[in-house]
Amino acid sequence: MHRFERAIVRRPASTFGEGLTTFEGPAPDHARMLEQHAAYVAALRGAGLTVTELPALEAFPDAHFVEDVALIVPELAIATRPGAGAREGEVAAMLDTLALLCGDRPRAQLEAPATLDGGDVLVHERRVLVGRSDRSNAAGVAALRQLLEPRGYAVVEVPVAQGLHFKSSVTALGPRTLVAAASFASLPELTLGAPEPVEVLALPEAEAYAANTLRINDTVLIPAGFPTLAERVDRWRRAQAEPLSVVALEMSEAQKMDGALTCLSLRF
Ligand code: CIR
Repeated sequence: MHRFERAIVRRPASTFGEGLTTFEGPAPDHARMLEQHAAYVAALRGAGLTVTELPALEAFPDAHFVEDVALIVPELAIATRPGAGAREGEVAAMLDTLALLCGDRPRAQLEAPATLDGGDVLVHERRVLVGRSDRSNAAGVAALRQLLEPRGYAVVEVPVAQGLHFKSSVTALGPRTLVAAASFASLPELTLGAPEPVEVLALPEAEAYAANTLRINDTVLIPAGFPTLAERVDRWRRAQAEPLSVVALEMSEAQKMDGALTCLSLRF
């Protein structure tokens, strides 16, 4: 599994509750969001990453979901073009940081008519699974294919019929294991072209949110409060050759804004 060294995060703005969401329920709480974000950043550091924390952007309530505006792989750093017009301006605020932190990687920037949110992109070894969602269009997938295939990645397009992003419903625990919400678990694209067998751990629909897990080096971050996920991940962890830690994080406030663990950072 690729080892990460750094992460970029952004402090949630006081306006974060004005961001885009489909969630219906209690209003998000800024103080609690800051606490949960701080615990998340501590977990990234605990997993061995050097974390760069960017200041809040009050004019962009979704800007702390930094994963959507860039994709960084060892060979390239790509600034995306988010599919929601309200989020397009977040990209400009990330460009200097990418230039500063991405070393001598070449950099690319997606252009219209392409739209692509990083939340739709799951890099799994040398396969890149890309969700075609309401946010990421065919031109976005094509642009990503054009950038990544010459660099030795196989880009696989996956339909996103449910949820905001592909990674809202499917993430990787390891090179041979994905975790997926039930409605995604049997999609043939999840294992298409994988050089070795990939097992897909399916979560019941009631735990669909918990399919967004985050593996960082020898640590797996999972959202707290999802017993089926916790039990499956624990069983998987005990079957691994190397010792792994599992850290459960409270994610209630990000969840109210349709966000999850991966959305809150860029890892590279
Ligand atoms: C949005 O709708 O764009 C934000 N409220 C949530 C973005 C979550 N990002 C992600 O899943 N990668």
